[in-house]
Amino acid sequence: MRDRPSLPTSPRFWRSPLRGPWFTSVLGLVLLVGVTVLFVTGLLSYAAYNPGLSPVNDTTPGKGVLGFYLFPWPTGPVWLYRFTQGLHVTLGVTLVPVLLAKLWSVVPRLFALPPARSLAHALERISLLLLVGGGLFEFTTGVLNVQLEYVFPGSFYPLHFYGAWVFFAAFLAHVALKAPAAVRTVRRRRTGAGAAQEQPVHARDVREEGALRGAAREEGVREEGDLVAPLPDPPTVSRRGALALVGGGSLLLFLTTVGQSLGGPFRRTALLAPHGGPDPAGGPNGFQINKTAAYAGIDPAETGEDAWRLVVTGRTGTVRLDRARLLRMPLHSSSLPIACVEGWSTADQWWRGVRLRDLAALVGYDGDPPDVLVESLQRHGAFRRAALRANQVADGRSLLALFVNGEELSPDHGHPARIIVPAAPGVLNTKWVARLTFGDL
Ligand SMILES: Nc1nc2c(c(=O)[nH]1)N[C@H]1C(S)=C(S)[C@@H](COP(=O)(O)O)O[C@H]1N2
Ligand SMILES: [Mo]
Repeated sequence: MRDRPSLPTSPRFWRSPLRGPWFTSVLGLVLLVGVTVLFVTGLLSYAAYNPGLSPVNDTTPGKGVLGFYLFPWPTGPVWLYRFTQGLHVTLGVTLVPVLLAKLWSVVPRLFALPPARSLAHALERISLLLLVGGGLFEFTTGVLNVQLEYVFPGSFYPLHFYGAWVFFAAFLAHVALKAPAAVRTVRRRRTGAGAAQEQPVHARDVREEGALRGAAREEGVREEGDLVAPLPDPPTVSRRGALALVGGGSLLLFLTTVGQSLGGPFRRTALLAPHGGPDPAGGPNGFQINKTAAYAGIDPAETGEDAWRLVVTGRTGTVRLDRARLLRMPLHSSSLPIACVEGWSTADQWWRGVRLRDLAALVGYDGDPPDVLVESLQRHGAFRRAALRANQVADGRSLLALFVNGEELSPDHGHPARIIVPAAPGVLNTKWVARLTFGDL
């Protein structure tokens, strides 16, 4: 038995024969693509909330220049947010094993001495702190939000949003420094592999990494080769096997998550999705529920025919409509999904109700409707009101829905009336609507 040095600052402390530039590079290149897609879809999700429209929607006050890219979210194709946010959440969950394996593969570097060899090296190590900290933070807050739902009341959005910028800035710096070498490492391995392919993989690994390390030392560069254990334990699995293990873990997470964003039988496979799994009940109203009427504190006495009035305000004043009056307006149908920020979505449901633009016309907006502030009967909670943009009001598919799939809305889906807007995040589809205020916000 060789003695294990007691301090992790010694390279000889680290014994896994799996660590090396190839293993780290492959994982790094997967993350290069994956994290970029996560960042872009995350920014899109943020834009889809209309945060620039109204303080009601803006959960990140003071975002300043970080909001530079905001744009009016379109209303088509109707599955747009279903797709971008399904991709964001599914990919994020799928990449967890890759992230963990990548961090494991470079953990000896965390302890490397001296802490900094030069100013440039010191800066690089600081950027690594932001990279690792930011990455762990983004994945943790994201997974917790999806799994536990609003564990960060009101503060998940700013945390995840600002965290994303810190993480991605450090990520870009890291990519600029490391990606060329990672690509070279993977290429060299692929082209040089030919005949060696037949040999046991770990034997080739060890030989090749040894050569790389030797070369690196000759050049006086410690960097890449330092990942290779100088005193490796005997391998119990090849590097390829280890990668397959990571990939298998990712595949398993993918298969148990993606169903929540797909329709039909796939929904049954969404074992990891607390809200987007199999339909909660059968029947026309039997699709996912985000929050029940009881949870939102909706008093049934306020939603009955006699009590409930829709208050609509606009250029020409305020009108109060009871349900009978709404039912005498032209009713329209739209097939639209609900797509939550948590990644789950429903197949298209068949909604029926009054067009938002017809309601705008009642209070003086003929032709070109403005933005609208929607308020719910719900008294507490971040989602009791939301602002919709003029393009969303103008779309003929945007409804104040009274029916779904041929039946009255159930209490949990927003009875007596709810908003449904094409391509928008679920949070904009306010339930138990009490008041609409049209006007430029
Ligand atoms: N008043 C109110 N409306 C709301 C919410 C809420 O909490 N309160 N949740 C929103 C969110 S986050 C989603 S995803 C959808 C879900 O609609 P569903 O429960 O009918 O599927 O409702 C939206 N409308
Ligand atoms: Mo949601």
